[in-house]
Amino acid sequence: MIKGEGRRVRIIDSHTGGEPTRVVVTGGPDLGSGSLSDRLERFRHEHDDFRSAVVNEPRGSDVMVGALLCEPTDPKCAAGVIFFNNVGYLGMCGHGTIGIVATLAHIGRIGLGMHHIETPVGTVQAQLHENGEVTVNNVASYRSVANLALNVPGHGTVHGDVAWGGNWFFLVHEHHAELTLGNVEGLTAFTWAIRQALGDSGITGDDGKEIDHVELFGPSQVPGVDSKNFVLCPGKAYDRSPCGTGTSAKLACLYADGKIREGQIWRQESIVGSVFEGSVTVRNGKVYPSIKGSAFVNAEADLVLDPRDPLCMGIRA
Ligand code: PYC
Repeated sequence: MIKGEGRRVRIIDSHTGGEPTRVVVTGGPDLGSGSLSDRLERFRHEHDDFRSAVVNEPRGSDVMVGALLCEPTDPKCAAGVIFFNNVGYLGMCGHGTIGIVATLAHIGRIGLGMHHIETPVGTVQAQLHENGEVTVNNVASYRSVANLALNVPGHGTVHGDVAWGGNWFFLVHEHHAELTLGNVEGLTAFTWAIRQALGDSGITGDDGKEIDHVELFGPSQVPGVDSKNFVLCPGKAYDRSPCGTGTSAKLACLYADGKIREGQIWRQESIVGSVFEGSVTVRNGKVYPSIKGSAFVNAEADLVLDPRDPLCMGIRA
């Protein structure tokens, strides 16, 4: 290729507990003005090929989560962000917000302390600590259905909670699956069957939206850690981190069951062994989870979108 040809997209990659975040710093589509949820719809309907170009193969992979930096509507926010993945868009993303904060600090756009970040589902706060850890104060989270009995073809009846943590989750505590990396194929097949059964049974979040994340829980073998999880994301990849929005949904369920108090620390391990620390505060009867974790920047690059490349905009199913 002749140097200089093709559109350039400046990206910074990081991982949060093993789960990657690819932040688009410049070169993204012009989504105009309006709320972040309006701009997300414009992204979805007019620029979905850009999503696929950034996160899908051959530049990305199924596990990659993208984050488009946007001008916030509220000037008190350090940034606005729209998260996306291999199949679509996310309302909020906990590991991704930790990745955004590490990235903004890496390029000198923010320093230590508290920052506001605007997302399509509301503004979240994120605190960058001196040791590089980040605490995300998430949107209000809640359980909409407790202990739902779901018939999962090939697996029998599975009981779980439906809860919101910035995305919709089905949380399963009782199952026979072994939560180990060696069993990822089995865990993916089981959780995908649950996801399909939810869809086939017409079970949604209480806003009518699809429940597109499924979480399995089990005991952790690590001293001081309360639980281990496996989280299936919308595009059938599993979350390498303990999942910020998934841990938020879990904390909302624990609080509703009286299993944690306000301020009590809950340590959630992921399937790869990374850990988030979570707790809740309650304001005006609503439960607000906080999630603490670390992200590490591991690449800075320009993506080149060469119009002569037949797979320039990524491989899409
Ligand atoms: O950390 O909230 C999260 C998340 C959602 C999907 C992947 N990670």
